[in-house]
Amino acid sequence: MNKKYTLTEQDALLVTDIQIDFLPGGALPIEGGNTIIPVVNTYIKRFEAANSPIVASRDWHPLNHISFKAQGGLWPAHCVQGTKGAEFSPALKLPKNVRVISKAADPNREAYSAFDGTNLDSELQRLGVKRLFVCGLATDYCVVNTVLDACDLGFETVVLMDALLGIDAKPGDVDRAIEEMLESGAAQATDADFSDAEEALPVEEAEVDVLAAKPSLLSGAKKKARLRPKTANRRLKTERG
Ligand code: VGL
Ligand code: ZN
Repeated sequence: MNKKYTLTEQDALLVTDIQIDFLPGGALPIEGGNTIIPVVNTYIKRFEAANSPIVASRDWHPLNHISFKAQGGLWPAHCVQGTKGAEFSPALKLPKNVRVISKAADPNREAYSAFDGTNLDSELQRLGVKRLFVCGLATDYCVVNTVLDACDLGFETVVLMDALLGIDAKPGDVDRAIEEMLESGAAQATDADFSDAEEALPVEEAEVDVLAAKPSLLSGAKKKARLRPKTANRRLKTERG
């Protein structure tokens, strides 16, 4: 097992556009969109446990947005400001201190990237974020444009491949978007690439106490586990249920 990522406060999670209108039953539904939500929730818990900032973007259009068919655009009306369809999925477990970024609110401009016309860059700078992990919807529109901007802006950018889905209006769009992100310098990862998962789990509190008396028995992994706050372990355990 090769764990690549240990989270710190210089890492942030960006949850892209997991809104009711982009999910089955919504105005611009992405097939199977709900299936990524449990995975996204796992990432949210992991970033919360590491005190890493969590940002959620939302498509936030005025009723007369230029991207809507009635205005000659590509899409049916979706994610209209203040409507039910623009709300985050109720299945998404965003933390109370989530930072919400609203995008594409200008009626006369399409803006797929969460950086386009928002304060996301300055907000991440202010928080001291160096590395940005991106998940959500839709791979071939908002996600790819956000990831390309993040790379250009100098963030080390990691695409969370198990928590993404696209529209694929033209078959191959999603594959091309992924290729483009990787060619632009983004890395790809899945849940198994995070070091704060199972190493932290096996050592029970009592066991740690016994082992602490005989430090020579401690393996590297167990030492690491002992250093982690107990609450972080507990959270990860209940998540596995
Ligand atoms: C998006 C299509 C239309 C997106 C937004 O967030 O990926 N896709 N508007
Ligand atoms: Zn839109």
